[in-house]
Amino acid sequence: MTETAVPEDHPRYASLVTRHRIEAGVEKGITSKQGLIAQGRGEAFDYLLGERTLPSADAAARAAAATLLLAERPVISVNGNVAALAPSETVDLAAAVAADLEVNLFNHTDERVRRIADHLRQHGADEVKGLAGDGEIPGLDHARGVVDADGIEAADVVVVPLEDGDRAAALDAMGKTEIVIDLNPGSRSPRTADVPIIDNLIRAVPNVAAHARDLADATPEALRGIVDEFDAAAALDAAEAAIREGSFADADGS
Ligand code: PTJ
Repeated sequence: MTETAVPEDHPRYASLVTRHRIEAGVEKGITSKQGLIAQGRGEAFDYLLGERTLPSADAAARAAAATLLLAERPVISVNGNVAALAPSETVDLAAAVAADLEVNLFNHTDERVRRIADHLRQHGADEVKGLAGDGEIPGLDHARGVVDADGIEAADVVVVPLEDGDRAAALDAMGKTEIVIDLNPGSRSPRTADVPIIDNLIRAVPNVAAHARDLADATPEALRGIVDEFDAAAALDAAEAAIREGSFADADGS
């Protein structure tokens, strides 16, 4: 079944469309096969969270937008799953907060970096970093630590949707402010993040962009107030509580 063949009134329409995007990403050589497994893990958590943006995740998205608007050199890291699931939305977020886009892969191959960069350009990106590979994240083996010197290496704020825990910790050790989007509140990456957004990246990326547009005229003081008010530990606790309290019972489990 293609994406367009999924009936829109199917109770699991969004989930099925998402699966097709990941499959298509693998077929196009932009998503790794491990990306399919990551997608399955994400889906399970999304189901447990009720397949909706929790109020705590919305507050995190607003804090992320404020953080990005205050940043001097923000970069959005793009991997094979992000590129397959939300390419236009990711390009749009970069435009809304004047961030660079950098392809940064867990399972790095030059070929996949090129394909993802082309894919983002086809979805409206002007410049995509990640092809130079002339910088590094210290403390990781070479392939996992490759970044651009004028991209992630020089960034003050990095958005890392679906980041691996070791790399999130290594970016933290470099002093980066990290915004992590991940559906698993127990995963190490959101636990390392300054701003963990426990939500599906399909919902979270456009939501951060919408908050950024809403805050476009806010003063730096007002933006700092939003950042200071945000409580990362409370956001993680709220997501865990939603899972424990069984919010998934409200979702249609077909
Ligand atoms: O393209 P690459 O080589 O950079 O590889 C990307 C993946 C995602 C395959 C790689 O980073 C990986 O193996 O990730 P993990 O360790 O499987 O972690 C994936 C995390 O993302 C899990 O905590 C999932 O719950 C979460 N996740 C999966 N899909 C989504 C998600 N979080 C938010 N939105 C999603 N759609």
